[in-house]
Amino acid sequence: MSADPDKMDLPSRSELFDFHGVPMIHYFTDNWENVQNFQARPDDILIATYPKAGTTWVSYILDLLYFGQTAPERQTSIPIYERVPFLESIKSAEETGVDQVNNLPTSPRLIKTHLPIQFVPKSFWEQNCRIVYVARNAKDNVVSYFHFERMTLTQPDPGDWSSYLHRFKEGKIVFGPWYDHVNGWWKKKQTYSNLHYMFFEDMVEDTGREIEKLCRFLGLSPSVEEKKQITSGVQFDNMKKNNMTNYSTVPVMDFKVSPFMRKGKVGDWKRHFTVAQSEEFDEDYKKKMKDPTLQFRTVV
Ligand code: PPS
Repeated sequence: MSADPDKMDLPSRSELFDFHGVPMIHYFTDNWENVQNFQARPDDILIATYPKAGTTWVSYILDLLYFGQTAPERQTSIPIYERVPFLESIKSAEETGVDQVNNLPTSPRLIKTHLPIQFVPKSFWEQNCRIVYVARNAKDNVVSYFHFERMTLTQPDPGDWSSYLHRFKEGKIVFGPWYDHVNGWWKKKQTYSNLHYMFFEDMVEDTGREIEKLCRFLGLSPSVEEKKQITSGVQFDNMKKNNMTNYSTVPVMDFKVSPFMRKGKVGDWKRHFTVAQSEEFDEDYKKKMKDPTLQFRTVV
């Protein structure tokens, strides 16, 4: 422990280790048996993403669609990460993500996960739960993840941008390779019809249209007025101002380093990648992303 009183309470950064072939940190593996044995209910809705692909955005949309009218007080009193608990996380020694989900009073329960497809608890499949997967183009995803690791003091130290980019390509970051994640879930969609696969870029392009599609998938028919309200409430600037959606209540995040609601754009990668980095990335990308049916946009 540090003898410097200013540093005494700083959380320590986690070490990555190999967990069944995927780089992970103990925050997401120490409750593994309970995660794997999690009992899903048929009306549970799982929101699955690779980290930084738009989880919070879609979580907030779903929460508003289900509970915006019936329980408006949630919107001003409960942070989004409590309304939509993170299944595999360990919030504290006393409370895990699994406990949080099990204590949810709502129906349906909205549940967040970053697990790659092979780690998803089997009861979600057995119960034929609806799943919303959000994917984001690799270049913006890695930029967002880099800044997130800089500001989240319990994540592994990201190091400098160019070494982080190298590790991303190698898949040596928490939850493993982006490439395997987006492809694994995409493949699952071919055989599991209760999976709605969305793209961050489509949401930026036309949030209202994507909410319409979500509603069709979920069998919801909100009024025109309600849809208008939701579309406006979930715009980046509104979520950034909203203390219940901007993560400002999380002590291990240092917003002086970078805010959680950082840019919310498609194409911010251009301010980070050099031309050489972009070309090398594209070369490597082509080798890893062989399925022509899965296409991402890096500009909109
Ligand atoms: S986490 O930690 O994995 O749950 O993060 P996640 O919510 O998946 O991703 C955070 C990024 O999503 C952006 N975001 C949005 N962009 C546009 N509009 C809205 N409403 C919105 N809400 C969240 C957020 O800003 C992070 O992306 P970057 O590129 O870092 O800004």
